[in-house]
Amino acid sequence: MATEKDSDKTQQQENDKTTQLSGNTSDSTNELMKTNTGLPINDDQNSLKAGERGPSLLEDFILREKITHFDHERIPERVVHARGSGAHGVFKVYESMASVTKAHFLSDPSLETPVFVRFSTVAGSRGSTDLARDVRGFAVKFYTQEGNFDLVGNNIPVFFIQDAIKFPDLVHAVKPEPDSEMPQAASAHDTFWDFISLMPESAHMIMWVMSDRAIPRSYRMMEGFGVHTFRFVNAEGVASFVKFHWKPLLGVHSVAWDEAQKISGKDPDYHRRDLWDAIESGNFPEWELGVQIIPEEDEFKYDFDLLDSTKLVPEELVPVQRIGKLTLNRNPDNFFAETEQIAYHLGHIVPGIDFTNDPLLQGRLFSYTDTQLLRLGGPNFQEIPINRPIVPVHNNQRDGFMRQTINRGKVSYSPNSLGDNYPAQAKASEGGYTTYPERIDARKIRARSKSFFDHFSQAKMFFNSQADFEKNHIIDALSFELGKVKTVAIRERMLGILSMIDKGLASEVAFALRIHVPQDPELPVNHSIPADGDPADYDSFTFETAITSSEALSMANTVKDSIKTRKIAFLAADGVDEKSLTTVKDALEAAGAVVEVIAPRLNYIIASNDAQIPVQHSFLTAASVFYDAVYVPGGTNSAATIEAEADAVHFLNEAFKHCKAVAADANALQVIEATYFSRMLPSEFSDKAILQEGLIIGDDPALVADKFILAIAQHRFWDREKPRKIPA
Ligand code: HDE
Repeated sequence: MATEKDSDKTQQQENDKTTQLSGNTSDSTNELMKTNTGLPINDDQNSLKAGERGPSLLEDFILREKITHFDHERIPERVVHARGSGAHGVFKVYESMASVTKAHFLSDPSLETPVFVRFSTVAGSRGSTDLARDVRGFAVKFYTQEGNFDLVGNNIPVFFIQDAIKFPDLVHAVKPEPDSEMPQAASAHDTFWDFISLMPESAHMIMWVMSDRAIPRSYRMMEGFGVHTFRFVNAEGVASFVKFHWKPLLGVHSVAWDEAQKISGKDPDYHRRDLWDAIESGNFPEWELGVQIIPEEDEFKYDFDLLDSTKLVPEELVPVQRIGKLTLNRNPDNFFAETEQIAYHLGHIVPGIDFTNDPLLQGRLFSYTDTQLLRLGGPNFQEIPINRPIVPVHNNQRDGFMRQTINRGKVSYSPNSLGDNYPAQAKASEGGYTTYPERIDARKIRARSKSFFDHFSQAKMFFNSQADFEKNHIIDALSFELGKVKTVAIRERMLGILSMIDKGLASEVAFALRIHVPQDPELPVNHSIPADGDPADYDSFTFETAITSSEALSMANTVKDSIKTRKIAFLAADGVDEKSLTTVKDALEAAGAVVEVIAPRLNYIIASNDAQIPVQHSFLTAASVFYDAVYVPGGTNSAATIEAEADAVHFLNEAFKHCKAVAADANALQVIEATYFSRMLPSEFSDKAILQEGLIIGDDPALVADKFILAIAQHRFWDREKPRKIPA
């Protein structure tokens, strides 16, 4: 018998998901222009007037419809994560994970699950720069056969706070200050550090945010983390704890802080453009999904609490198993319809995955639907194409603003006899979601478990795990941020917190700020206590931890085996030696890099053998901060022009300052000699030498190319940074 719901007419049933996820197909270029009621428009250039030079008429329904729509074209931006970029893709599991989870999309290696991923910064407005020092959102919607599963994570595995009730305070503190609405997309101001200096539970996260993780080279080169501990449940009902990870196949890489600030001015869309261009050119970004699985019985095995989102599970304790691959392979058709309107929610879950009692996670379960109601204007946001599941939806929800579904018949309640009691509830064997029956036997209480009170061990572990250059970057970042803080007492209090993490770190920052590290940090360190709480009970303390340093936490240990999609600048002018240019260009491109020729003027240059070589940018539109490395090909006239071009010399100095690989044909040595860093060339330098540390000069272009490729794969030569500061 045809059920009530089977006869519901929804767009969902009319369009299959492939068409739906490819965007709105109604925008055909061969159609006539029409009003929203379907009336063909004869004149879209002139409003209706009383006479050629007369007043406009209110009667002009075409003008009114157009302008009214325009007036309503903005929706509230996300209160956090407003600035974002998205892409479509697919996910495939490598091998069935059925032993730990009954989630269908994780059990069948032949299944390709469509996904939409949105990356974001947290603090800035929708139009703010991509390169702000900030956490990055990494939100993935899996359109599975069992409904949508959203993994709404970040590029940092821990969070600032332990309990959702502090989230509005955190966000108010980091957002622009309310009187002046400054600064935009930046945490370097008094209110943020005031709050942080009073909230030692943020110490671990602060170490991450002050590290280079907060200024990624690309969304494609970031890790992702589910942050909270979730639960897997298998078909037998056996549960385990799980932490989710995304591991980028291109490795984890960042830019220098000076570079981030310059990119913010020259191309605030840097990450968005990078993602878009990579997908357009077929260089599909890829991540492996990793899981750390912890048996239920190990819940209390560790010296941190699995429910505390300010802690991670060191990979030395529980290794990350890589269980599948995410590939982003299609750009959105329409930014607003897809990237802006996508609505993620931690509560979008499928059988086989469940929550834990992490108090941060629990608060998020409320927040996301609530925010979509405001942002997307009502309860029917799940009917927006990008949010629709690929399976038809049947339930008794009706009406509301912007309802798309045309439900048929009289029955919109359950139980019912008039509709044969459909839509029917699904048995667990039919995929019905059942919550893991965790035993809870407790008093209602506003309290925090003492197992959450160690705020410094993992902050120390993170700092200890960093390479020297990474430690320097953290010190520099803290010195910068606290240097922007105007209230000296906040700086001092923050130094107290830093001294609990690492005395050396605190004294280095104190040196830069020229203030003293407080001998005894102000007590109680933790000011986040209830009105009737005894401060003595709320002091944070440090456990003896099993793991004091972890390899996975340092970006120095990331994969460095490829130059795929790396952007390399060639600085050249008329008279360039074609062989010197094309030998290196061909080798780099064969290894997957993208080469762009930059010259004093656009369009093309003429090589010494009269060959015409295309030019992608002039020095006006290019800057070294957009490239991963730079090469100066040979050719007497070309080298003379480049040497005399101040922008080109600046380009090289800046690339060197940002620790990038720099290469030159020995016949262009005069260009290198015009740079600031030429004084660092060894005295016994001969023009046939191939130098180390990412500076490569030689007269055999093939050999230069080989060494250059190895150097670019290293990403950066950070050790060059401190002893060799470059004024650029
Ligand atoms: Fe979010 N967060 N969040 N968050 N969050 C939002 O939802 C919130 C937290 C994260 O690309 C909002 O749709 C609360 C942790 C991402 O559309 C809002 C708490 C993590 C995105 C919200 C947190 C995240 C959001 C704003 C503390 C990492 C962007 C717009 C309990 C695991 C998703 C929206 C996208 C967005 C609330 C903490 C990640 C207001 C209350 C921890 C990636 O609902």
